[in-house]
Amino acid sequence: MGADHARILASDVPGAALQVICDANVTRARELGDQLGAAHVLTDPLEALSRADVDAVLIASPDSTHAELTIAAMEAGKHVLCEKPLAPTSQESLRVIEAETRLGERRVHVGFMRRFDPAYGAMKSAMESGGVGDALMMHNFHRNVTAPEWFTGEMAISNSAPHEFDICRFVLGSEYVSVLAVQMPSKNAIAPVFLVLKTADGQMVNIEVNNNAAYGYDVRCELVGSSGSVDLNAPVHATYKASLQAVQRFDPDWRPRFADAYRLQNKAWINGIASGATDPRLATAWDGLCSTLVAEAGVVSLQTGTWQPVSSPDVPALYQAAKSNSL
Ligand code: ISE
Repeated sequence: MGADHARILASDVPGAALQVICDANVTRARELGDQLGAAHVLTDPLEALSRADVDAVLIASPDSTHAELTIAAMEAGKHVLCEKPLAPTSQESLRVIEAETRLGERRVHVGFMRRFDPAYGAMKSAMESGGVGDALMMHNFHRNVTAPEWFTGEMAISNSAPHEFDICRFVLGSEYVSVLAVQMPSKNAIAPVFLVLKTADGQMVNIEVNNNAAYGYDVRCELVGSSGSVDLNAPVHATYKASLQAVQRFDPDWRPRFADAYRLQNKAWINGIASGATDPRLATAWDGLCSTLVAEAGVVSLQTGTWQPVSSPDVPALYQAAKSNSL
């Protein structure tokens, strides 16, 4: 994902100059740096993010390092776009929020790029214009081709489902109050996980996370309102016809499916830094905390088989404006 972000910043975002590629694997970093014309290639993230010739840092390292690197970058005076999740635990997310609050200005955004996907955008507009009546529920499918060996049922909730936690909260404009998570019995390393959530406005959200779906990357969503519904369409560029069949292809993973969303998100991030006017769709550290709080409650629910309350702390002043814009 880091390489994809670097490519977007180098080729698709006119206001950005790719200064540094930083990766623990120096060979990989050098290859990418040469390919994209990065000014420097480094292996030490702390050295990279404290450089004077760097204004902004995009973090796409393993989840467990997100909070520490985000705080270090912020304290070095940089703007940050951190891949989701902001942190695997709410405690670490809160540490980021405390550091940002100490700074007194919003410097951190979280890579919930689905907010920039044109199809989810159409869904949100339909809801806000009243075209489907009152929002009642959202049905979601999140299917990956295959999960890495180290992926667990808990990670389906803390690493995959946060996309749905965030986008449904963004579309509905409501906070979650409770969650139930169930894992299907299976001999496979990671079996599908099924989640049901209730919002403070009484809406229901369900999510199937199936990370070993085998056939393709398939994200679906239907928003059901009191007088209509909206289906999310994945971009379809061609239909292949042969042997008495018409076939459409699935993408192998999320990067081609959400290519537009990543590009638009990264452009909005850089343009916001340059102009000082932040795109209200960009997820804040507070949005990151909210999705981690749901994930934590979801993991407890998976372990206990019971509905779990989702805590929703009061929104600090620093995030009030962002909340009213994005929620
Ligand atoms: C991955 O980190 C993503 O962000 C993908 O969008 C998601 O489909 C996948 O399950 C995650 O592991």
